[in-house]
Amino acid sequence: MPTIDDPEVQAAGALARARCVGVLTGAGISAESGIPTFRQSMEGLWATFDPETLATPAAFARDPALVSRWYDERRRGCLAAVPNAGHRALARLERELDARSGSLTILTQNVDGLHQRAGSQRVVELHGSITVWRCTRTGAEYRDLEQPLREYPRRSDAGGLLRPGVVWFGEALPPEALAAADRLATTCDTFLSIGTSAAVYPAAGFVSLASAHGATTIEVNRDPTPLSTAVTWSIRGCAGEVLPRLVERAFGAEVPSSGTRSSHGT
Ligand code: BJW
Repeated sequence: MPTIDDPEVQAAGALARARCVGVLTGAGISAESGIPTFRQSMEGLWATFDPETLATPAAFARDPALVSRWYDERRRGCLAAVPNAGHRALARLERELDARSGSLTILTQNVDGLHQRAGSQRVVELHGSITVWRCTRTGAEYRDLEQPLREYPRRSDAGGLLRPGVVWFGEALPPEALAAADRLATTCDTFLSIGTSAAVYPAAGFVSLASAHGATTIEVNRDPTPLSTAVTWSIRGCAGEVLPRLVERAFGAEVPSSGTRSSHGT
């Protein structure tokens, strides 16, 4: 039986009172959709590669075929995946806050598009998207590329190399995404960090920025992170289990309505 000082009870109370909620998500929220987290080693051919060394402009310049193949395999995994209970709980939380003249915005480090497919409307992609590739010569975007790519590296119509539309180490985040994140962290009353190791900046810094501006901060993670002792409430568990419980505790069981999106992730 949960007690009053249980972090889940406290976090649900904060969500029930919240008016402006910011959420930072990382790879952990998509783990239950079958997408490997960034720092979890991949299987087969990729087991011997360190993701941190592949996610760089230098790696692409050195071996564009290898890096393109890695991203294409991951792109196809993301397209085949479906949102899980954690993504759907955040989409519901946004609807509940909207209905009370509040708001919720997700800042995601994920490149998989699963929040949008779960029905979340306000999503800021801090690290880009793995499904949108662009020509390194002309900047032209390619959104519906064949699966798998017909060649590695794939060339554009202009003959330039296509690269995934993600943000690599050493590259700047999209300026409009950074500005939106900054605005949110400095104005929200409640800020959640979900399924991120909080190892990569500037994203990891938004939690302390929100805290410095007076927000209640809540972490949901399967494992401890550098944020666990700094946030107001730290909840240890899987996002797909904890988030539905939190939202139900804050707002009750969801009443299905004809306007409610499918809860099965399609
Ligand atoms: C679960 C779970 C379940 C599992 N439920 N939980 C300040 C200090 C030090 C360094 C820097 C600094 N500022 C900038 C830097 C440098 C660098 C950086 O941060 N380096 C660090 C490694 C130290 N940052 C950058 O280079 C950034 N650019 C920049 O700052 O530019 C400045 C600039 C300005 C002007 C001009 C030019 C430059 C860019 C960072 C880009 C990061 N990109 C990547 C790759 C994206 C594409 C791809 O996917 O391949 O983004 S790296 C990778 O890490 C990816 C992720 O989005 C990101 C974060 O990872 P995440 O999501 O936290 O995943 P994991 O795997 O680490 O953690 C998963 C967590 O989930 C774990 O905790 C599990 O326990 C948990 N979990 N199952 C709940 N079911």
